[in-house]
Amino acid sequence: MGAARKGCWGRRQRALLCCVLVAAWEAAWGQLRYSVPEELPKGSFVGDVAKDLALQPAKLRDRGAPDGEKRPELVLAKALDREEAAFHELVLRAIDGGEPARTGTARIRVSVLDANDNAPMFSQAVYAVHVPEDVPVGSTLVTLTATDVDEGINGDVKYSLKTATDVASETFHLDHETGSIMLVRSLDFEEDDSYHLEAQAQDGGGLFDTATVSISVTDVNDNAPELTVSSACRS
Ligand SMILES: [Ca+2]
Ligand SMILES: [Ca+2]
Ligand SMILES: [Ca+2]
Ligand SMILES: [Ca+2]
Repeated sequence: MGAARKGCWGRRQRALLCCVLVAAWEAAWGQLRYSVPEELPKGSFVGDVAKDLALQPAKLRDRGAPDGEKRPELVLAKALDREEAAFHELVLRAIDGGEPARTGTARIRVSVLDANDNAPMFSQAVYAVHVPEDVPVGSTLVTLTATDVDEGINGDVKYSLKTATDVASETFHLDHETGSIMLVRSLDFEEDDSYHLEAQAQDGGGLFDTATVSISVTDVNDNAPELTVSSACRS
């Protein structure tokens, strides 16, 4: 459900959960578990603590909760950020109305579900590499790296070439999974001494980043004496 809101909220400050509870204690020790999508707005309902702890509403009484709040509900005081904290542990204290008053505690564990609220980020805006023209076909020239801090498919990065000339597309192969760029056709400095590609890293939710790849081909002496000699020997 969070994917639809991707990018609508910026990064949040530390998220806090606010628990308003003053209740009669009905022997309801234990642990409650709730799951909340990150980026759910402030004020969103998380859980009906009284119901989930099987407290009896008739015996709940106000022990000083703000604004006369008597219903022990868990609501968000701020949107949660899973990348900051994937879960929160709360300790709920309850007190009964007896004399002397008895108190008890229960633990509430809130798991934060991922939303795709982060785009992949390349480690560099520009990858500049220099390769000699005689580098063997099959060589890996450079490996692009983009990270995405989201979870699962939201953080699953795939690489692709966004713009490249036909010649460049036939000369280089970008591995969609690893980001490595492999040479698939021999280079020739005298024919083409540089290539500029635009690469894209996209996550499973459609967010992406782009980077420029600049490949400079350096000259190797094609007229090296040994080549001239061997050529002469064959002819
Ligand atoms: Ca987040
Ligand atoms: Ca996220
Ligand atoms: Ca993502
Ligand atoms: Ca040359």
